[in-house]
Amino acid sequence: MFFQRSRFSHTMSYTLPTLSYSFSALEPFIDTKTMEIHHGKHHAAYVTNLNTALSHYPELPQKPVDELIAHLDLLPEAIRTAVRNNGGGHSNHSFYWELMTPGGSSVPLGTLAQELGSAFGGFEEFKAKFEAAGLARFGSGWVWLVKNKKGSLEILSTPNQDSPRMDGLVPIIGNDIWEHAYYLNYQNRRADYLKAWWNLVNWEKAESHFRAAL
Ligand code: MN3
Repeated sequence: MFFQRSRFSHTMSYTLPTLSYSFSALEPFIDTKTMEIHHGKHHAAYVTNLNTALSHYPELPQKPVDELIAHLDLLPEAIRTAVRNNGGGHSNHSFYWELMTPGGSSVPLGTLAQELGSAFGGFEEFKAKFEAAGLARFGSGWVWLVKNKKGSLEILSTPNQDSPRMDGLVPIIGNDIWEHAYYLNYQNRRADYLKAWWNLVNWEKAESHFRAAL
């Protein structure tokens, strides 16, 4: 499907996803006010800015955002950075909301659990390495568990709103380490936020990302 040069083209724009849980559902690990601002202001702004950038090129093919950011080289240079930042922001946040759940399994499941064990030496070892990568990122960004091009699991971090998808990698889990994700509750204690976040990870969702990447 392609964008049409018509007064209806606005109907094909990207939209802010609705959360499957309430803003207060992730308390006490992520507070209600942080969720309201993070979803309703930050994520919403990425969506608006992405639509604005693309509105200048109604002839571009319409793609799911994950696919759009995987092929930034196909975009006009004039909007490539805007799509990288705001398309990345839309993709990353959509992924992040779905990866959290109140009261899910507190440990990985199935094949993913086995693979984490063999790749990192155990779940506790994996968590420690993931937290260390999140702490080591200077400034704003994300920390990820990805499936790399060799088919193995790898921990990495990205700056700003860059996504592993931009490098052809498949995200399995990802945590937002911008200050806007934790500052109201944790201030400068990013390490505490990284530790608390394990209480929220939707391991069933992570397992489904892992299976889809096989
Ligand atoms: Mn964020």
